[in-house]
Amino acid sequence: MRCRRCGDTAAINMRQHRLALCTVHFPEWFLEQTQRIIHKYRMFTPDERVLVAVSGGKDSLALWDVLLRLGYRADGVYIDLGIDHGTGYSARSRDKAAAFAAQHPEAHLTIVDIPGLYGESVPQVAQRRRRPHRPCSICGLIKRHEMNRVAFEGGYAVLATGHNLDDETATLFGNVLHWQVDYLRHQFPVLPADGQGLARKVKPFCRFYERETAAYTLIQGIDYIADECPYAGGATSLAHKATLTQMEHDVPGTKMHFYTNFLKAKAAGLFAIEEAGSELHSCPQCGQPTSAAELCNFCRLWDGVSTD
Ligand code: Q46
Ligand code: ZN
Ligand code: ZN
Repeated sequence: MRCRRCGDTAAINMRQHRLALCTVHFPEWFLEQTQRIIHKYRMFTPDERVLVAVSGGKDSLALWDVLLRLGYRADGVYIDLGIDHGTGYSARSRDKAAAFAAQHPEAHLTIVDIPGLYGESVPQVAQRRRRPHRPCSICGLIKRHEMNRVAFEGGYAVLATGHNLDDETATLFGNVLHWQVDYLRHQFPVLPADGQGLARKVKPFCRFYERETAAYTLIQGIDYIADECPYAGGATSLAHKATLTQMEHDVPGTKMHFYTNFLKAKAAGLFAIEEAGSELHSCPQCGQPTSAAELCNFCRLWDGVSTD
């Protein structure tokens, strides 16, 4: 297989694009495509400061790398959840994020130490809330809250995550199977700020297959944590990913069409967001918008926990 641009040996063949590229021209294409998506969905401009949610994994570090190479003012935030589970997961992923930041003095990495700040790690909160084996909803709540807080306090215009096409299609598949209309309404490459303290959220890698982001990190020599979080991959989401991967194998481009046609249907008005009621108010403790009666769900998590 030869590179379409120079005729050298290709490093990757993307069947769904009918495009093979070498180690020089694949990263070039990858940057062009990211820029195209940022532009197409009006994610952010070169003047705006971007906060990248960095997990230490390949997608988020690749995203940070690409945004810096494209000349954006991109900083990172790493949330240390205090997950050990015999694997040292948080400590090792934090090291990867910090090592990447150390190589890029033009960018700043904010590290949020959850156990240090709030007195408990995510597994400890989950244990106390009697969900020791399923901490993900609590973890998601904590991550969203803290990323928003750092974005707001740091004056960032936008929060960027490294979700790729495989992530987006697995989520879409699950949401469609269960007709989670509310989730479908909010699944999009860009979600506007709400004007009450929630940052704009963007997913510049939403059109890349996971193997493309993996190839990019490999070619650029980006060191990342290959292990997933020990709590990752509930049986259902793994089953959804496996089903989609089988379909993609049978018909290349299935995932891409599933996702892009969903976006087109949304643009045509499917699942249009209803006029938002203004039932949100500011949490009296942290100030973030919430629909809860008093304290927001995040602040209620820590009731009774002392950090002294
Ligand atoms: S970090 Fe947190 Fe994920 Fe681990 S505990 Fe679940 S939500 S799986 S992306
Ligand atoms: Zn080439
Ligand atoms: Zn709160």
